[in-house]
Amino acid sequence: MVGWTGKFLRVNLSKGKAVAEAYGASVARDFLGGRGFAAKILWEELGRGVDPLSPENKLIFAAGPLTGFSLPSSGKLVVASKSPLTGGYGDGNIGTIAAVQMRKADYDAVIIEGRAKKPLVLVIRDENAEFLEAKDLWELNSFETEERLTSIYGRTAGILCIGQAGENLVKYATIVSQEGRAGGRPGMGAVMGSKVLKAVVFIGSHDLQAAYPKEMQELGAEAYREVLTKPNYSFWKRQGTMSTIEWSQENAVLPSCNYREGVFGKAQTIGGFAMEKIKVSNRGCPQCNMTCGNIVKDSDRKESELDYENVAMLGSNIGLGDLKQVAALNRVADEYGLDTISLGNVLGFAMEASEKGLIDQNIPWGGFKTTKALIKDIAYRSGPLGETLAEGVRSASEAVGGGSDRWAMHVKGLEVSAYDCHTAPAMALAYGTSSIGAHHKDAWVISWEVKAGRESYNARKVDKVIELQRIRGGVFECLTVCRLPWIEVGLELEWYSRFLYAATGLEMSLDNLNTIADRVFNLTRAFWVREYGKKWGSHMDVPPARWFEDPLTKGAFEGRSLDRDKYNNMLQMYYRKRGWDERGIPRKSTLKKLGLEDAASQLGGRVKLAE
Ligand code: PTT
Ligand code: SF4
Repeated sequence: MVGWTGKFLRVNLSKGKAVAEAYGASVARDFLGGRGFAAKILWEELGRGVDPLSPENKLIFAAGPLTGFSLPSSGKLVVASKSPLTGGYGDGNIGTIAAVQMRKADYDAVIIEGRAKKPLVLVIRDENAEFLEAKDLWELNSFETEERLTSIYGRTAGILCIGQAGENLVKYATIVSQEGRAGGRPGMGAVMGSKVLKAVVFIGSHDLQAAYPKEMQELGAEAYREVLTKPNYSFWKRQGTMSTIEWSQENAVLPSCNYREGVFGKAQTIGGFAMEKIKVSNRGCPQCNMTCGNIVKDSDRKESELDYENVAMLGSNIGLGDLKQVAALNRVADEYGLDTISLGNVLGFAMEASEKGLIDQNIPWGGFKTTKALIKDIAYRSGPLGETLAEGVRSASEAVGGGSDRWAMHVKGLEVSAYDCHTAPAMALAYGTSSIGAHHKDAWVISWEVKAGRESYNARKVDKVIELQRIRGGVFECLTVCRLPWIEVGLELEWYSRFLYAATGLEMSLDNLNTIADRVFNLTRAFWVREYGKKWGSHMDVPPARWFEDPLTKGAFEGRSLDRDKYNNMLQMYYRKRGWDERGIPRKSTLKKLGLEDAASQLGGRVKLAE
């Protein structure tokens, strides 16, 4: 096996033991890496019903066969686990030197099991693993933690850590790296906190082996040059994902005041051009020559990294139109290690609940000081409201009552990303069927949908969602490289098959890669169904009621909302094309065709499987 290291490291924190394990070539060929490895390991090794915050849950760091090679934007790592927020499969993708160093330490994945007795830092240096007491680091924020560890291990060490939110088991705590790169939206930081693991440091000394080293080097260099020639490159470097604020406003999909509206009166003051005025530098992931992290000075005079999602969720969605203040909220979210998408969602929910008199506290829309204080309460689980909101919006709506489940903006417990779907049925379907809950990563279909026509519910839209789920959620998550060179500056997909060939010697067409993507997608779905059993049904794939029942009151699409019957028809069409039954459960024949016989037999014991 070349290109892959062929090894996983299994770390048991309860026993203080780490053992390297070889895995077979067929695993590499059938699952590729990243999300593919994570889904396979979690499927095979977790029993149904494991408490996500117990020692029995496992935290996986997984790279792919391209991760770490000298080619565009290859410094990415999948962090995965059973999610404490959703109870289903959960993962995220974080840009970090840890991805590169883990591969250089000679591992494609690390499986963390058990629970440490005392706060711990795990240091993985090639074949050695050290379990070091982290008493002095516990209760530090993510920036402070990283700074301390960098002063010991140097700037080239790969560090993953949690802030106070992870320690306090906030259900949407993330894992943080490189001063604000954050990954694992569905609570991977809380899982790390439950293992009393403050940080992991990777230091590797091996060179990555490619099947065709010379070709790999030349191809990588050529691809880096190609990125620089793309017409959108210089604008991308100026604004990164931030130009999406203006785009979303123009197209009335910018979430505003807990997704009541798709336009925001102060969009211009938080958009890409406003950001450029206060930008001080660019930051990014390793191996990238189109770095997109916009660093600005916030209202607390600290540095904060702005991306579209952060600004939409902590800006327009909570009615805040001062970009420096938005940046300050984003900075504290990074410090505590809270996912900004879920956080902005939960805050918007609390503001609406306050407005409607469902909670006692006064939390005004756009109130900077109140919001900042509330974020601290959430990170520390202080007071009844902090405690309630730390559980995520699904649970908060159950606690608050008063019909708030209608405007608790989540799918399967994961809070919706920053695209309003009152007039975007395909994007609603993408949220509905994503493998981790309402995240845009698997199928960001909205830019295509806006051009293709907002009003229609049809087979073309279903096909497009599936196509994107295969490429984005499958190919990129399994190769484990950043998808932005492809989606944002236009590095053609063919490059990735060529990279894979040079790295591994395997010739894989896009069709082959799509089959792997389908295998992994069906396995994550099987994971969900195994957990939810008879409670599973097509209602699990339906977006929040607000988009069907509360029409927009502003903007070009005033009066519009989603049509429930048409959405459900489109969902059934999606199931048929996926080879699933009317409940959204894979058919036995679909699982078998993808080589998932074990999933077929395990699921068969849980729910009746259609042939
Ligand atoms: C991702 C999600 C996103 S998606 C954003 S902004 W985006 C938010 N960023 C957060 C943040 O920052 N701090 C914080 N405390 N919470 C945050 N939550 C949100 O997390 C991210 C980039 C971006 S920026 C995107 S689109 C792309 N995502 C990729 C992906 O998912 N896969 C892949 N193969 N390539 C990708 N490239 C891009 O990476 P999650 P990152 Mg991310 C400050 O983590 O869980 O996947 O959620 O990790 O290193 O910050 O890169 O407009
Ligand atoms: Fe990271 Fe942005 Fe580069 Fe992707 S394009 S690797 S998210 S810096």
